[in-house]
Amino acid sequence: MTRTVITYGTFDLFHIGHLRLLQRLHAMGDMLIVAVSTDEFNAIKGKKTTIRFDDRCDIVRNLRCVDLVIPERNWAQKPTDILNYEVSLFGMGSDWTGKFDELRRYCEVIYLPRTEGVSSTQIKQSVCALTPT
Ligand code: C2G
Repeated sequence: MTRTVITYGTFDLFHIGHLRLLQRLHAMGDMLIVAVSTDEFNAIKGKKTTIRFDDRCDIVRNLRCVDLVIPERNWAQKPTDILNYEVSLFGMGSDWTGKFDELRRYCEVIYLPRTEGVSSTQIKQSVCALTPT
């Protein structure tokens, strides 16, 4: 039986922290599904993105370690996605530790250490610092 892994995220200003997470999750199964947050859902999350949804999806879908990209439209879709795609493992970075433990009734849940020293926010701040005022 195919061991399907799923993860969720914004993946704005795609960086090495995102890649390392996706590579590690891909290595834990046969197929990796990535649910990318839509611009509308990011507004609900209170997260302002730089790169629009379609482009964030194109970047993620073209990674060798990603097999399928689906939209993340709300907080509540995870159980349905897990059942629909017969997911064995749900994984997130450690900044989410404990937040999705209720999904253990549907599949394994794992939180992997974040890659330190990089974030979309830091990248934005670095670029702003370079821009002459
Ligand atoms: N991440 C990481 N290391 C970093 C930065 C991010 O491992 N240096 C991980 C996060 O822990 C997350 C994934 O990369 O698992 C995507 O991060 P974001 O794009 O910031 O996603 P987020 O806004 O946290 O959305 O329903 C879940 C949410 O959609 C998650």
